[in-house]
Amino acid sequence: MTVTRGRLVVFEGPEGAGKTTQLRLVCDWLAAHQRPFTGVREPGGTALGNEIRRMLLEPGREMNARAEALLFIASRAELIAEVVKPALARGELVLADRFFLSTYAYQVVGRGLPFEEVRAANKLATAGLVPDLTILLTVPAAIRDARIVARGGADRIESAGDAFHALVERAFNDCADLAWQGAHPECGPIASIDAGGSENEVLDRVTSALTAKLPDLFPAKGDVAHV
Ligand code: T5A
Repeated sequence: MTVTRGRLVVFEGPEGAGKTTQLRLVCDWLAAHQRPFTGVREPGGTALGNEIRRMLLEPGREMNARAEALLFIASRAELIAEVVKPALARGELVLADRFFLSTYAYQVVGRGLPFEEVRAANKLATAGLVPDLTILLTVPAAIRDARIVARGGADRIESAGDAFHALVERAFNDCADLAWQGAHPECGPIASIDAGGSENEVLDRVTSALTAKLPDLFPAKGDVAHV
């Protein structure tokens, strides 16, 4: 008997791009259409991961960049072993709010850590698991800043300063390039989406990308019910 492995779809981008909002809207649609899925977020999603999340995001906590990277990766290791791999083994679709691309953008490019060493640590954590698709939400910093101000509150990483966040933004922009993706097979295929406009305008672009890349899971308008 052939067992079909589930699929891992990741939502990525800088703070305020709208990842959590879009992921929630896609989950709402899946739930309304009785399609099994598991939604997770990083860091967190397990008892250990939630403790690590608190440490990582607590404003004012001092932390070495290497310790920071390893904590994000430790949270990922726990999430994958406890939640993601079992869900994929059940054949489910797993939707993740951030994954290794964030570690690349924030810790490798933003903090300046050596890529090969971080990639090796991530491989240990993920046992080589690669996303089937990453939805990368991009929107100009001014729009993201306005959304973050409207949302309120700033965690330790959000408070890291303009120079750090400019590096992170550039790293995410570089990922949209096919040559970059070819050189980073651990990240899997990436669909870059313009996240400007209303939630529903962005959702239309997100669902078009999901339909184009994963048509068996997200049928086109007119086939079955569309998002
Ligand atoms: N991190 C994470 C690392 O440094 N390394 C890693 O390896 C990993 C995994 C996590 C932090 O950890 C860092 C990155 C992060 O700094 P988090 O709180 O889990 O922190 O995640 P954030 O990305 O910071 O969450 P944000 O809320 O800032 O960003 P989202 O999820 O992109 O944005 P969202 O959807 O919550 O929307 C933000 C606000 O904008 C509004 C929403 O209602 C909300 O108020 N909004 C819109 N407004 C107008 N038009 C739209 N289209 C909108 N979409 C959303």
